[in-house]
Amino acid sequence: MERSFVIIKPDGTARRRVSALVLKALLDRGYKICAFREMKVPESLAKLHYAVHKEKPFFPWLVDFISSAPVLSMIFEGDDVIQGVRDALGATFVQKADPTSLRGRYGIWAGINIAHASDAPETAKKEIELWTIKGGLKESSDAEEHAKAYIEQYNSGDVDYTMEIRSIVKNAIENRDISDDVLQSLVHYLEKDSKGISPEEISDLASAIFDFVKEEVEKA
Ligand code: 3AN
Repeated sequence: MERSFVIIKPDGTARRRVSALVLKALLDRGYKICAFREMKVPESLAKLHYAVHKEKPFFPWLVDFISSAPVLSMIFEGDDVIQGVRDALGATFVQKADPTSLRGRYGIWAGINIAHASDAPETAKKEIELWTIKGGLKESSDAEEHAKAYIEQYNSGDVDYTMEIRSIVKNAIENRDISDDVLQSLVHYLEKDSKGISPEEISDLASAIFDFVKEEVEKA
C-alpha cells in the first residue's frame, strides 16, 4: 500500500474552512489518513524539508512562508495515493492549475498554493521519516477521527476569501503596488476565518505573501 506525505500549508490552514474543504476532498477520494498533526514548522525542519531547493533563489522565502503560521502535516495511504493527491491538487503554480483542482480553487498565487504532497515513493518515505523524527508526526489509530473532527469544526458556513486575497496579490503585482495598504488588506482577509491562529502568525503569513509580491515587483 502506497503512502504520501501531505502538508496543508499556512495559506490553507490559516483559512480554516479552506483547509477543511481541502482535507475533506482528499478523504473523499477514499484514502486512509494515518497521521494528522496541526503544528508550527520550526525553521530547521523547513530547511530540511526543502533541502532539494536550497540553491534556488526562492529558498529563503519558501522557508519563511512554510514556518509563518501553523500547517496540517499528514500521512495518507491508499492505492496510487501519491499521484492521486497530486492530481487532486493540480499544477504547482496556482495560475497554471486547472480551475476545478484544489489549487485552482483555493490557491492564492504562484507557489502560495495551499498544499505540498510527495512526488514519488522515495520522497514520501524520506519526508515521512523526517517529519516523524523532527516534526513529531505520529501514526495513530485516531488520526481519521481527528481529521473528521477538524472538518466538522471548520467546514461550516460559506466563508471563502480566496478570490479577494488572490485579487489583492494579482493587482499589487500588476500595478507594482507595494504600499502598506496591500499588507493591511492581506491581514484583513487572512484573519477573517482564522480561529486559533494568533494575530502574530497572521501577520507573519501576510508578510510572507507580501514579500513574494515585493520580489515579483522588483523582478519585473
Ligand atoms: P511541488 O510542491 O508541486 O512538488 P516543487 O517541489 O517544484 O513543487 O516546489 C516546492 C515548492 O516551492 C512549491 N510548492 C512552491 O510553493 C515553491 N516554488 C516552486 N517554484 C517556485 C518559484 N519559482 N517561486 C516561488 N516559489 C516556488
